Amino acid sequence: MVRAQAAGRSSGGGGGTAAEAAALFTIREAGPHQPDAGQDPILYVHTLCPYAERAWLALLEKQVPFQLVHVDLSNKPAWFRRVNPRGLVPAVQHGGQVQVESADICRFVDDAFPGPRLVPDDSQLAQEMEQLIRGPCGGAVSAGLDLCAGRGRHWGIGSGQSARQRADFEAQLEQLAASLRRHGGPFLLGQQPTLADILVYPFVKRFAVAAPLTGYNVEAALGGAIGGWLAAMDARPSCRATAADSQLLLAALRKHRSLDFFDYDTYTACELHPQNAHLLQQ
Ligand SMILES: N[C@@H](CCC(=O)N[C@@H](CS)C(=O)NCC(=O)O)C(=O)O
Repeated sequence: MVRAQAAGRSSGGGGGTAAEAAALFTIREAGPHQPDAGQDPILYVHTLCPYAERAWLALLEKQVPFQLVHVDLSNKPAWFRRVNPRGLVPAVQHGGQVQVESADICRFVDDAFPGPRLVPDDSQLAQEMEQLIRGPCGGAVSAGLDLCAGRGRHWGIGSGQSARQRADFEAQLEQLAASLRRHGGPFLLGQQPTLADILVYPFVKRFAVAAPLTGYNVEAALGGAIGGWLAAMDARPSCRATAADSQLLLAALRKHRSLDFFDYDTYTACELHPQNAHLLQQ
């Protein structure tokens, strides 16, 4: 079985060190019984899932202590349908409520907890952020998914990607790069990461990892503008605490040609994130 590398412990920008970020949460595998809701917030994830990583990052950026429950999506416990009737991760349980859909969870987390705001206080910046989310952030996710797996999954990884797909993806990245230039980086809207960075990062990271399969080097594209942003995000304690091993992601992509399906039977939370093994609650 492939093992993930231990994540570094050095500090990045914001939110303390990676160790401090990792100390904010405990991990456990979903068992036969639903976790006690009194111990919320509880975030249900699969630790390879990019949508789940969005919610995980939002909680870490807010510096909220929480429980992380890794759900084996190939063998979901019956109670998980009570948490999310659609059976999807992520889901977050807090204060008697359950929130689903990764983007909605991030907004819920931002409103429900004190801590650094993920939506800028400045109304103009907040508006720009919403435009980024609706525009190139969403656009980069869907164009990148097309590039990795092909529209409607008709293409296989490494075969049939058209120049058009690469151009579509690059056009979205160019808009993100323009925002970086406009605000002077290192994040999409300047010095602090916002919801826009959090929503798009888990995907762009995976598209970068997929370079051996897609032939598109995200890090080198556009004069390294996106690579610089990825490096700034990678250095954040939140991103260091959630980072899945690149080789595992690549292996999953090779096998399933998809970013929202994984070899669920094979991976457990701690194989993916052994740096957090000591946090696993039995
Ligand atoms: N639109 C959802 C997508 C979530 C999603 O597709 N999650 C996948 C894992 S990456 C899942 O739970 N799949 C389980 C299944 O399809 O049964 C969101 O943004 O939260």
